[in-house]
Amino acid sequence: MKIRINQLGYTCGMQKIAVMCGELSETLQVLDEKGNAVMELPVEAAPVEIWGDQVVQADFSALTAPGVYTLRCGSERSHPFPVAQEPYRQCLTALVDMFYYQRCGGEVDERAGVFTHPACHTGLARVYGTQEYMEVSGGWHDAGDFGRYIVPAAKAAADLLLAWQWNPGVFDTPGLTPILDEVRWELEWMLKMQRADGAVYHKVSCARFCGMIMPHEEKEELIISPVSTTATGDFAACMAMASRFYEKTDAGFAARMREAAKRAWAFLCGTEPILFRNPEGVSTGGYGDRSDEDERLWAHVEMAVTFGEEQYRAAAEEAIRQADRRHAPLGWGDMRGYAVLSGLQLGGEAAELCRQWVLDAAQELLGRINAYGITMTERLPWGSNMNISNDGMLLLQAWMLTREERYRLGAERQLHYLLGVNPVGYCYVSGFGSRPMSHPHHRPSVALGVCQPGMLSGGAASGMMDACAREHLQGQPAGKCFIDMHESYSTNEICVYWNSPMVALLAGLTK
Ligand code: 9MR
Ligand code: 9MR
Ligand code: ZN
Repeated sequence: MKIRINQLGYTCGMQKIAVMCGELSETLQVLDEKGNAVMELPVEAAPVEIWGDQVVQADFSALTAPGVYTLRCGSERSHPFPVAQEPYRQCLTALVDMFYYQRCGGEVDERAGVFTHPACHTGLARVYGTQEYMEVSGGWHDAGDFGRYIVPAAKAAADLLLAWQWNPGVFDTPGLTPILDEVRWELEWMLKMQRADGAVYHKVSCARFCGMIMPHEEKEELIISPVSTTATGDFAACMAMASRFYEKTDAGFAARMREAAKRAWAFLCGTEPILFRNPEGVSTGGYGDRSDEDERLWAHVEMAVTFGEEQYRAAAEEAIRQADRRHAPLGWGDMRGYAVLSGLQLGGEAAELCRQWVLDAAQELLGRINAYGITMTERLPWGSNMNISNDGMLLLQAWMLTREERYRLGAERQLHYLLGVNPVGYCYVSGFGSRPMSHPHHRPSVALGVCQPGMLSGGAASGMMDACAREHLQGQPAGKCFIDMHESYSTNEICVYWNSPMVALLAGLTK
């Protein structure tokens, strides 16, 4: 199958571009379910070299009638795919359900099918280096491991809140956990991770990663790692932001978050950077960072938007002016993008700077789009599918600001890549498409021998950062550095903060 399409299909009006290589001819045929050619289109002539292949793109946007089709060109064929009104609805539901399956500290009931399990990680956790114990149950397991880390938690929560902000209606699906309830599960846990002086502990996990077992089977001691200013800044920002979303439905909860945000912000402003490194004896996810400037920036902006008070506004305006405004990343390491998106609500000169910032960053992304529709070619980082979803979010925001089609088309291409228009020919979401990723580095899936649906794989990573990747992928071009084996945690793990930007992207595109 060397004709790559979105395996979940397309809406009737969407632009449709297949990326093809192999033994092709000059015309592309669209076959209906019976195999009859219903359309014939010329194929763009000049091939482009990318990731070891000569590829051509074929635009078959003229196909708008609902149905199930296959593309044929020379001796190559695509997977069958639908053209429909709402081809992504079930996928979005599954991507959101994933957060429920990742819940820690509460029973995960029969809604999770075979992934049902009793409450896990309910014991008290010990503060590193002390004999002090704290109750910090709750939240979501980060990924294929069972750690709970503040920095990526803030990203995941912020993405889901943005998804709801962009398209609340899409989450009204019957049977779906209301998304604000799901996010609250995480926020309530985050609140427990704050120290009396306002600082926020970086993470809670066992000392080491456990084997491939179910979460309730991990019984080692839970350790709360030291505070950091990256965690504290993200916490202040996330709490201030989230409080706006719960104000109408639960004023008490919103007030608790506002108070926590104020205390975290005060701590942050009174202290030099405290950058996190795993303390001796702890080897779970580090989420270390070289700088806390972007977390501070995000905190200032959210505080200013939520409270509007002069001290917060002044800090936000100054930080925006000082910031490097060439990119607007939405990663856990660099949170500048979240500051920009919320900064749009500040009004005045600050909002204008943020608007320009979004548009410049989006323009820069469009300039880098390659034949497969994504902005990274030479090197793909660990979790590249997160960067791709993030790019989609930013392009969507640019589209929402301007309604210029090119931004929306750019955002759509990020989605198409994730769902099949990629050089490995996988749908990167488990349980969906003709060839879904099916063997993620995810402890419950490995323990049960069944893959939970609705999880976005980290995807191609060119750094050869685990033994399985080194064994199977050495020498491959960047886009092909992916292997659907659970041993390859650097290419095929799953994460809450990889699902979350995809939820936001799909929600925004479904508008
Ligand atoms: O399972 C762990 C995964 O969640 C992490 O992303 C990854 C990188 O920190 O580490 C995995 O754990 C592996 C450990 O680092 C080395 N020994 C094998 C572990 C599981 O396969
Ligand atoms: O997503 C993280 C990636 O950006 C880093 O390069 C990598 C190595 O530090 O760690 C990833 O995060 C893992 C975390 O450390 C533990 N839980 C699973 C995460 C995804 O692999
Ligand atoms: Zn747990």
